[in-house]
Amino acid sequence: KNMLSKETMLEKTKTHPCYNCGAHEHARIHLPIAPRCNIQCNYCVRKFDCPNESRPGVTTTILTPEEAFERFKVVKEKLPNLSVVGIAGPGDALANFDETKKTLQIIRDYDPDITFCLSTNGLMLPLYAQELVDLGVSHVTVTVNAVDPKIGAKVYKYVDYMGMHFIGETAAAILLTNQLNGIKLLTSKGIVCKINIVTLKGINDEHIPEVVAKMKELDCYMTNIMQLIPVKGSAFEDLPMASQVEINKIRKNCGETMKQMYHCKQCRADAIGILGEDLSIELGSCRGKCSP
Ligand code: CLF
Ligand code: SF4
Repeated sequence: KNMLSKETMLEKTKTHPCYNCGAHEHARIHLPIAPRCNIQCNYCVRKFDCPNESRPGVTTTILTPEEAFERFKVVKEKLPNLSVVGIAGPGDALANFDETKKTLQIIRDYDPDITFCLSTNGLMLPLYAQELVDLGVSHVTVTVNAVDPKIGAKVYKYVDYMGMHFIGETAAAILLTNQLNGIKLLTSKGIVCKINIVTLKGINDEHIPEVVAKMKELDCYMTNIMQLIPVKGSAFEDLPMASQVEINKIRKNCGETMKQMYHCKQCRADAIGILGEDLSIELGSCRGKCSP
């Protein structure tokens, strides 16, 4: 009953601050209801926020769907420019599907207009794509770091899927197959898809144009080529960071293939406000109290 038409989904992009840099006066709230993950990226340490979408910072406090709804109501009261509810971890939105579904359902019953956005590694997308459409989700971000399992095998330590544990190229191939099929399902139903790509020097940096070309073929809306922020304790803690200049060069080159995001702030999984501003201390989450 909450399903949106393709036109409405695209229309909502006009007030989405991530998908449209002209919508910077609009705010988003991330509701941190998704603690678990089903894969292991080599740049991630689980006690931080999922770096596929969020800057690894201090640990985000997890909310239940009911607590998330309470936070949403408080913030909506205070921020008349709030246009987007996002689920961005701190783990993977679809590895916590019951919580994601419940949160979105309660909020939709209260607010028929707010835009629903989520980010995922894409492993469970083929299973849940239709449910996301039914829930009224209009914007989905999938992190795709490689479209070649040989490269993917260097990025992912393992994939847990259907009760089994996979490693190496098999793991990367399962993840990739589900990402590609899942994204195709989403775009065919009109969901506006953004692809995050983490730039990993010496691993996928030269492969990024191929990833972007494949995403264009799947009718994605844009790609967000991001800088790796190395996390202490992760397998990639010593990987050299691509500079902002190098990243912008890759973006410019890929911009000939499809629309690029230049204004990502690599937010926290509980960020609140307009991009780059974070009102989460004032408006609800307790990050002032918990330090790593
Ligand atoms: Fe959040 Fe992501 Fe939706 Fe935006 S963030 S789930 S698409 S509402 Fe935006 Fe933040 Fe960059 Fe993400 S600036 S990290 S791209
Ligand atoms: Fe970490 Fe996110 Fe990768 Fe999961 S998908 S391992 S939370 S970076």
